[in-house]
Amino acid sequence: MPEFPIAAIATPVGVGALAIVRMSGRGVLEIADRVFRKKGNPEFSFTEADGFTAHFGTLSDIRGMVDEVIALVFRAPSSFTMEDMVEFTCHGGPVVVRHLLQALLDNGCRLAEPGEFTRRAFLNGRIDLLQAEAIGEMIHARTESAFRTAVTQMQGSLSRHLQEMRAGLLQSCALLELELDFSEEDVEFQSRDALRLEVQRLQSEISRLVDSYREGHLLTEGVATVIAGRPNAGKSTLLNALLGQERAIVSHMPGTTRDYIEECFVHEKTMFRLTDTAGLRHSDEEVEHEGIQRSYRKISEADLLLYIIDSSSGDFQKEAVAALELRQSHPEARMIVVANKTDLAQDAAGTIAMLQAETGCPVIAMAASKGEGLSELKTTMAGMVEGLDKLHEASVLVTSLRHYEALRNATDSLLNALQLISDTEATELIAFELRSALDYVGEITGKVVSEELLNTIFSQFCIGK
Ligand SMILES: Nc1nc2c(ncn2[C@@H]2O[C@H](COP(=O)(O)OP(=O)(O)OP(=O)(O)O)[C@@H](O)[C@H]2O)c(=O)[nH]1
Ligand SMILES: [Mg+2]
Repeated sequence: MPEFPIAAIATPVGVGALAIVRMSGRGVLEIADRVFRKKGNPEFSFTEADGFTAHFGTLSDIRGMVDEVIALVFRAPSSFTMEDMVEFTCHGGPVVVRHLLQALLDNGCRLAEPGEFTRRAFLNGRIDLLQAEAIGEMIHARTESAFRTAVTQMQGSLSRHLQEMRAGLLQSCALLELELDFSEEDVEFQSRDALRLEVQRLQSEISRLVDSYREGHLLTEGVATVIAGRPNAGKSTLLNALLGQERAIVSHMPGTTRDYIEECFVHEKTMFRLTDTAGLRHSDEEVEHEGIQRSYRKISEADLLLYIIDSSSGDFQKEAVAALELRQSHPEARMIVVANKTDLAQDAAGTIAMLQAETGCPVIAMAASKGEGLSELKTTMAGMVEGLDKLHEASVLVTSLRHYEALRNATDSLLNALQLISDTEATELIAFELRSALDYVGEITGKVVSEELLNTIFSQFCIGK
């Protein structure tokens, strides 16, 4: 259905060679006619132009000519939004672009809201919700692998996968609902054994997708990497060394860092979201105490922990125990032990061997303030998430928290259904659980469920016969 015309600048603000202003919706062809004159053909009208044609001419506002532009015409439904669209390519000055946009607004367009073109593409059925989200992820991708994953998703690989699962679920749901309709006649449209097999198959498929999130979200969100350790161990020095800039304050006073500091850095094809935290110790001082609580919160959200130890302190026996405790209390996270300040240590090699034996983690010897051991640490960090950049090629992945949560809810419903399946009195409850699972999966692609369910029933059976 054609919508009220909207317009927006499609390119970044600032000076550039070219810029694009686009509009979409009912009446945009007439609006374009009011502001545009084609060179050498004053009779030209967009309403008669074919889709996918380009026209060179002048664009004017009430005060006169704004710029020479190229107008691209898209006719519904063959456009991004499936509505009539016109895109103007003009010279890329911020004032030119503003005048051009104003001319469109003066002639009947409304300024588009953020993401409104894509939202229309979704509402008009051009793409599903998942693909709309993938477009956003592709634009914001900071690494090659995040970009590749988004492109795969935009092309609909996860959508197709979910579609197939939905079809399976719909089929089982439809049969159970029929059974309920005919409950007085005591018929079974699908044997409980066949139903169990089907639900088990879907459950394990969805579980696999749920599991893929553990690695998948690292691709798009980056690896949450938390630098933790005792005060003065050299955490902020390490952050600065990894970033290659003096981002955090470094001082010989223990307890310098209070609030945590977050910065991203990309090594090879992986993005790491680095967090420098307040040093871990007992503190009665209010601000430091709050900082340490925040450190623990960050540690609990980490994918990768860099536990840093001052190997010159002589206290490293205790530190090995602390590192091990941290590792055991966060089994989900990978961990690297950094033995820092080796330039001051008595017996660096002995310390490292001991830390390795006690913690079972890779140990990197470093002098962070001198940059020694930095490249080895980076290589080890990359090794901890090895294969990540190839992940998108391997299979269908879940990379967003929204999809992950919906799928986890779906598996819960399917597990409930499996428990009920052998109970012949529980048809209604099983149907309820399957429908919940269907809704959760449908939430991801943005489908409406109940009407679809009805269509499936009627298309497969002649009820009146
Ligand atoms: N000799 C030597 N000194 C270092 C090294 N790394 C850090 N330092 C020094 O150790 C002191 C503490 O460093 P920071 O980076 O501030 O330590 P931190 O762990 O962030 O400390 P808090 O924020 O207080 O928890 C500073 O004086 C650094 O210059 C190193 O590898 N060798
Ligand atoms: Mg610090």
